[in-house]
Amino acid sequence: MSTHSNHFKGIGKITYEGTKSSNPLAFRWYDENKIVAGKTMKEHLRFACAYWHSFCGNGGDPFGEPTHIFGWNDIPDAVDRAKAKMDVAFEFMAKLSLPFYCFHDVDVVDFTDDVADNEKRLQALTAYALQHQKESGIQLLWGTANLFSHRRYMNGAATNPDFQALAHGAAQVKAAMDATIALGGQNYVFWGGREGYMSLLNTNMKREQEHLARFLQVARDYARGQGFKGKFFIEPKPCEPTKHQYDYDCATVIGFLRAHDLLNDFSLNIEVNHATLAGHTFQHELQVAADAGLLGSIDANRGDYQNGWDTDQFPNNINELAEAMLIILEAGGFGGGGINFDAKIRRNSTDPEDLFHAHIGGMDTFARALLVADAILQDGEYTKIRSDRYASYDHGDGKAFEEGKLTLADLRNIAAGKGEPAVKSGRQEYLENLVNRFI
Ligand code: XLS
Ligand code: NI
Ligand code: NI
Repeated sequence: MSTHSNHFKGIGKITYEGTKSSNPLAFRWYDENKIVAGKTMKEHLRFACAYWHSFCGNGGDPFGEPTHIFGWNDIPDAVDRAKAKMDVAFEFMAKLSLPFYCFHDVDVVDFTDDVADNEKRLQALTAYALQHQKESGIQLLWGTANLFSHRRYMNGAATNPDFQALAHGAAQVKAAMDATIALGGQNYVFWGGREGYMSLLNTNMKREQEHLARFLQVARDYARGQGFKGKFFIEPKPCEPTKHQYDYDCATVIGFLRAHDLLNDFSLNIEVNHATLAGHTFQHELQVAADAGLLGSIDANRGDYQNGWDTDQFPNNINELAEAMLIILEAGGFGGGGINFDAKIRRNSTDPEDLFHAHIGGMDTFARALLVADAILQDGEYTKIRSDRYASYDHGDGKAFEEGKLTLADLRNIAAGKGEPAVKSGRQEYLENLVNRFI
């Protein structure tokens, strides 16, 4: 099989060289076999490459033509073109030791308007991907269907007012699930890109959300019927491309899953830049998911503090990621997912090696954040300060309250009998400095 590609000429396997290294094509922090808190870094972080940004995005923006020119795009036959692209993708992932990848159906192979033909194309590429997976050991973290690019989805897919558009969405999900299952994919993602509205004036919100729930139920039932054992993830985002997206944020999605009896099969895939668009920090979204036992996976990227859209830049903020890794470690890690780099290099990053710099930076920052978070937890002062804040609920009246043993009148009597509470500092700055001390 001629799967071997040499697109990234002159770049070999990226290895761990340690913090003394100034080699830009080496890891300084990510040492995949290093044991941290009982697991290797590789097992903790479960890095994945996002097929769409790295091998489909071409640098084009609303103001300008593509700047990333991929040779395979000139191959006339869709399946051959897709195979050539896949060869390069696996060359890249192997050189970076990325253990996982993620894709949408249309990232893998171009689709037409013919449902049966699309299924055939995807099957051909599924067989090809399986060979690549066997040769490289790289695995599929999750698959998904793109239900937002085609014009038939301009009013949504599962929430489209036209049933025929919904049916097309279902056909795509069925084929994408078949591919995911055939490839041993560990999870399946739903990002509701256009599942929302542009104007409430033409929208029956209640009916659309019920359709979305029914759609998710039949999709789950199909995959389970085919023997899929993995998790289904919902990826919240508040808006863009719709004005309002129904999967607004983690709290909204959790309420939706509960209302429609989907909590047993679905959990959350949290994206950094979606959290910030929703007016939250990434850490907030992680904590909401973790507290509900629904922290499944993350889409790693970052926004731009001055821009109000999903800029999908590669992560590089050690403070933010250290705080995020604290929550992830305390939650016991990901529920079946990992860290998918849903991020793209900039339009003017046009050297083949820019894709390496981007991923190396992201992987190193997460690895470093993991070490920092682990050291903070080992040290223990951080968790102690937080639990001490709630000490008044550990015994006596506070404990009785938590156990539901006190009435409102009892609480009144305690207030009147024991007087004003003491003034106690929340010690925010102390804690911020504590985190920095470990960086
Ligand atoms: C877009 C989303 C998308 C999903 C997969 O904003 O992040 O890339 O992760 O459909
Ligand atoms: Ni995403
Ligand atoms: Ni996104």
